[in-house]
Amino acid sequence: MCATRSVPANPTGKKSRSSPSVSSSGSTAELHQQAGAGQPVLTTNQGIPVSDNQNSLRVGARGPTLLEDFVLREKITHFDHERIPERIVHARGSAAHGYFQPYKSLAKWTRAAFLQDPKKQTPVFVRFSTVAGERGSFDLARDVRGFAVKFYTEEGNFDLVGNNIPVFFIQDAIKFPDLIHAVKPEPDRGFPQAASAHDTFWDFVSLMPESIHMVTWAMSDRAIPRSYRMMEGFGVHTFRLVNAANESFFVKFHWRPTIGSASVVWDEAVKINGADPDFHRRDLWEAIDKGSFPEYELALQVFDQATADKLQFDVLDPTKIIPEEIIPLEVVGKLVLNRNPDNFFAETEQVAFCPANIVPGLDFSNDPLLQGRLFSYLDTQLSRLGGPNFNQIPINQPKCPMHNLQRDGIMQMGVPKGRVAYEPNSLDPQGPRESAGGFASFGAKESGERVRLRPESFSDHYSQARQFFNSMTPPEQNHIVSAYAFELGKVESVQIRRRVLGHLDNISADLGAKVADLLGMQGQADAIAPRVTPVDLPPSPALSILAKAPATLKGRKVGILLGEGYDPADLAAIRAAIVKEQADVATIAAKVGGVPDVNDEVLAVDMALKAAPSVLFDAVVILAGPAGDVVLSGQAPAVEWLKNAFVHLKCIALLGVETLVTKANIKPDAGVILLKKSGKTISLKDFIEAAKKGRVWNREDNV
Ligand code: HDE
Repeated sequence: MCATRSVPANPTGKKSRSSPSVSSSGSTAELHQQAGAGQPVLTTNQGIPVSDNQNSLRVGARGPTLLEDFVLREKITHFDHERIPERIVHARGSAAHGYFQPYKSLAKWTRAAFLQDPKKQTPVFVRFSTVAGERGSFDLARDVRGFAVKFYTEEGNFDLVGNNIPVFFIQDAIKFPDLIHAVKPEPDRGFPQAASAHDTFWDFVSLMPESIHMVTWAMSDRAIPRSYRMMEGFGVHTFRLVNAANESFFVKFHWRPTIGSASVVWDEAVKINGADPDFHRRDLWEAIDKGSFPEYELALQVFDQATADKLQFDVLDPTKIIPEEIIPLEVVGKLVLNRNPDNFFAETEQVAFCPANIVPGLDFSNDPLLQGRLFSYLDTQLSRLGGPNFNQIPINQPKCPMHNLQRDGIMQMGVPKGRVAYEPNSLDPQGPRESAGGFASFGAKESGERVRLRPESFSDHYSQARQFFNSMTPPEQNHIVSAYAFELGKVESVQIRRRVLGHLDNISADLGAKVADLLGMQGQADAIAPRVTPVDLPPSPALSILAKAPATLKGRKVGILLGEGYDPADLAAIRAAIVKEQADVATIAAKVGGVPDVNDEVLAVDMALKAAPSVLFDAVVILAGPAGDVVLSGQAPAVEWLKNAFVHLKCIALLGVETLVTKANIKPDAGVILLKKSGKTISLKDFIEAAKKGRVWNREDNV
């Protein structure tokens, strides 16, 4: 049998060398230039040029492979070790580079150098994540989202490692492993993935009344965001700011997306997870790629000890908010994400956030959850990133000078010079020394017995959950009811369901009754005696996403389905109107190659109908001629496309598609716009106005 060498297509057109042909005069430099114009020679990790990257070394073409083949062994060995352990929580994430810029000097509150000058931009790396799912899980799980920001300040890295929900499930770090074990796939069966809808989660939270406030947020639309670009972020804990005069203030951190917050509806979330499991990752990547940079404003709630003492809830309790109506938010700066990572693994996967990374002018509070976090992150990173030198990985390195006397350790990349690796020393007068301006902890006075005790001031578990529920608009309340019913509907144990219903009754009789009704469990709630009788707090409209949603199409995506005989002039006009609103357009047709337009011309579209269900868009348009209308109405994916857009409460603009509308059973309402043409002009005002309002919420009762 004749031996053939498989050589890949060479884009340079030059014939690949089949064996190294080092000329007698051949220097390494020459060798490294032989691959082709502008192409470097492929080498091993030792820099040895590789002559054949297609075939391993064998004795004869069909003979045994030789152990001697170091090219094969090195390549496979490296591959075998390509994965590092995923994060125990927040394993699935997406990240971007950008900058933070304050609007004004915050010197009155903090001496943090990056917050002094409105002209100063501080580089940041931001990672968004889901919490429960594994690294390869889908984006639209019902879950809390991580919102972690690494500020590379000139005084070192400050990590604001927050979430998109301002409270947390537990009050003490010692409960975190229990919480996470309860929500993760059950240990015997290994399911469900990325889902809280199972017995162990609800068992745990039903026995931990402190969690019910956060659980109610997690059942709200906040847990199924439309995009990482359209969600708020929160530092959750109370932190401290310390100014140059060593005065300390408490602070809560908030991030506000400038294009407003938005969520999907649950049925969409379920369908998006099938249609595009990377929906959020893709959305963030594409937005930045197109130059539509995500932006968030930083807002602070700053208050002193006297104010903290007067508040109804303990500011050290991470299961509580301070309503904006009580301490207003002061907007102090802007975060802009303007660059995608160059390499997902090197940056997004290897980045290590840590709440203990803090700079002079900032400090911690005694929140017992925060205190536990100060330990956990570095500890987990030691094993996840393989040792104590992970701060040398480029994404984790500070961008300011860094000098100390720490040495050695696995994966030490630096080559520290000199004989001195200790301090004080007299042998290296140029070596690093401590400085008076360095980080100094605020000298808060502490005293007391050593106890394992939860403060009484942490024990009202229901009042703020009630306030949250009562602050929602009717559609948002309905979604919370449905989410509770869905999740509890998946819980097998009746006693767990009864316990949760008992908590819901304590939040709101209305919420408890509606969920019980949907479960067919009226009158079966356990009676749960609250430790502190809940009170009716005034509603906080700021807690509702819908109540403060801006009328905008900015950053949204409109899908335009084209049927045979559509008029390209209409398409151009609609596209222009949408683009003017700073939204994106995707054209769709049964075939990605396109459909004939009214002039019988066929232009390729962006997506094929089967690959572009309407769940991927914020608003939809259908354009077709009479023949196209008939064809589309005979195609199940097209009927489904329109039907789903309607059921998901989207704004729909239609031109020339009467048969399809009848087939999809669409009832006209304020969000169904029948586009009108007079001559060549098409009126788009109504559509744009309706689409800017977002979803047609009053359609929900009818679908
Ligand atoms: Fe985390 N958390 N957490 N967490 N957390 C981690 O650190 C932990 C908590 C948050 O994109 C881990 O490097 C404990 C609250 C985000 O890389 C780990 C407690 C908030 C991220 C860890 C909490 C967060 C993490 C896993 C209770 C919002 C992802 C991998 C005391 C304020 C950061 C890692 C990224 C990641 C521990 C509670 C946010 C295990 C012990 C509250 C956004 O160290």
